[in-house]
Amino acid sequence: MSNYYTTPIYYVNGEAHIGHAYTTFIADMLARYSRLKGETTYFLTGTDEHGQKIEESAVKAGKPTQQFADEISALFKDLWDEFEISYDQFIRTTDDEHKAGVQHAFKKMFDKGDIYKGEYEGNYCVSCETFFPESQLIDGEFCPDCGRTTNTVKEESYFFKLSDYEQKLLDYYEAHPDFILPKSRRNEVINFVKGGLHDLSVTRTSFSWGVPLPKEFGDDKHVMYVWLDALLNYVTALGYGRDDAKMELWPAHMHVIGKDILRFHAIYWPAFLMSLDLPLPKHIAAHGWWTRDGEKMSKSKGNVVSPREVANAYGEENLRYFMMREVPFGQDGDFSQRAFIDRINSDLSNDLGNLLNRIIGMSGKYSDFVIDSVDVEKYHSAELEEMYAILDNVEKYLDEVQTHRFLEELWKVFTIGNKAIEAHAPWVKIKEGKTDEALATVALVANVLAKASLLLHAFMPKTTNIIADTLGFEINTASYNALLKEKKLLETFTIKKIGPLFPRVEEPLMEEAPKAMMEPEKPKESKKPEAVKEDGAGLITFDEFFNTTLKIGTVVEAEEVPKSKKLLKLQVDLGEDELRQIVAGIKDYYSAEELVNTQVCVVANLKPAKLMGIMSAGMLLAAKDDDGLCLVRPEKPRKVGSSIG
Ligand code: ME8
Repeated sequence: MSNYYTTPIYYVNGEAHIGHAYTTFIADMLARYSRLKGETTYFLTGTDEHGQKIEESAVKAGKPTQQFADEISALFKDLWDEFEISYDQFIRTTDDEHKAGVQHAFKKMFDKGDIYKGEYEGNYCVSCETFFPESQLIDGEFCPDCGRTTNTVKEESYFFKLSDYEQKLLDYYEAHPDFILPKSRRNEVINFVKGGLHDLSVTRTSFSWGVPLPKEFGDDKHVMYVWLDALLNYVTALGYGRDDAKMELWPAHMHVIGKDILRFHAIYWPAFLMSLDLPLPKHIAAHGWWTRDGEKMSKSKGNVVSPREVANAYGEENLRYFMMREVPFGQDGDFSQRAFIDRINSDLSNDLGNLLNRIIGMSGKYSDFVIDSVDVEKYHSAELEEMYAILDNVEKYLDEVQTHRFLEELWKVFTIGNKAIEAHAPWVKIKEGKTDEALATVALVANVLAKASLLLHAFMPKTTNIIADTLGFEINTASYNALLKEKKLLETFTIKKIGPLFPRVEEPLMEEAPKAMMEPEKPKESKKPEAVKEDGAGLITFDEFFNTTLKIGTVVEAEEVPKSKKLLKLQVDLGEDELRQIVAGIKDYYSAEELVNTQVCVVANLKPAKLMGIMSAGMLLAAKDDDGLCLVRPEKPRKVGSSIG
């Protein structure tokens, strides 16, 4: 039995954020877990580098497309390497082997009669690299998936006979109820297919950044549709069409993806595979969407969470734990520093870290860290039974990627350890001369930690290796089998003294999302500006405008906020009894010194909010475009406190 896991291949039009990291953490965890169990495992990740979107991003960046793709692909790879993501292969769709595999598949589908040439007239969304029928567009113009404007395109195209696969797909979903995970997403796919499948345009002539058709077609104005190219990575990585040796790893055990690309994986991909006479993956597991502080992450809002920044501030493994513990698989999740800090302090520092500290302390005091042939079972059979009842039943949650349930259950064993210490009070036993009994309790807890570490290893590899080293054993398949499957106990071992593994976090360690800064939110490209509507919807009244108090102020003092890359703390004279303290994210554009004694426009009736723990009572007006940000100031000096409007 082999387990082949994949992540989506990420587009090289921007750097990785925590959403990408989340998918990668889950796939990495599953692969590590499978390896620990001793199963043949293969883990693929990589980058998706073709298509109009990438071509346009390269033009914007002023770079040749291949160079642009090389650079961003390397950023993904470097990040995963820094995070020690245990991938076996990093595929790039610009690799020659991949391109040859895609051409091979195209030819095979064509020869089978599943691909034919025709003409397409439709509405294309460049961002989603997808055609949509008129009936699905919002307001006859905007993409139903991302809301951006679509373009009308008429071009000669090759089509894949997706409509032929409608019934075969429905039969497959019916026969494999756990093909789509979580199961709650299954109906959405089934309903989509039942709604009728149109044949799929699988080539493009309007741009050239893609895999060309096989030479024998003699049709060099066409390149492959990027999703056909991209999905095939899962088999070209194994040598499909050139050297089938690794194809024995196929079918994949699981494609881990985000819910945004479920349709491609659960409808198009199975149809392509059926056409190629290849078996279908066992599971398509689609997770939910991460937001930051309740808001969609976007470059224009400046609130994208960089995985590296979080890892530097809080630790990469803490981030892995948080993301996989916080959110039920399949549901949307919110990244907030408050929630993250709570998890670190309560789960990691209190529950797990303290337990480890307690036995380090006790073993040092009672036996100079040496546990020698103690009889755990004699004093703790009840606790052992309780512990195995949990450990024996926890793995099933991972079959359906229910990471939060798995971790929630696993954490219950730490409560057993803590309760055992309270109930058996080893410090009393030592005073009574019952050293064996006191050390048996220490050993029980060491075993709780050892067994839990084995199960936690795939989530927090480095941390659990440290715990194992502290308890004098190694995490590997042999210890997994011995301690978990055969239920052996550590009874003779030496504990090492180490410092706290999870220091408590008292305050946010990163800058908050720059909400309070006057960064005008770009209207979503998709939406027509509200104010132009003829019926007046979206316009505001005089009164509504004057609900906002705008005033002229003079900056009296300005200083940098320690540890913050963006924030300056200002004391602004608004003609009131006291100076106003305003924290503004403008350090990239202004130094503290140059602001002193200059005038600014201030939103003066904004609810005060804390930024990096510092109270801010107001906001500066500023304007931002591609060239940067500048403050909005009065044309001539005005009295402080003058109202604007
Ligand atoms: O779709 N929350 O690439 P992509 C959670 N190249 N996950 C997120 C996320 C968020 N806010 N943002 C991104 C593509 N993701 C195609 C895939 S596969 C054959 C081709 C994650 O760079 C999530 O896994 O847009 C999502 O499916 C993936 O990034 C999309 O990455």
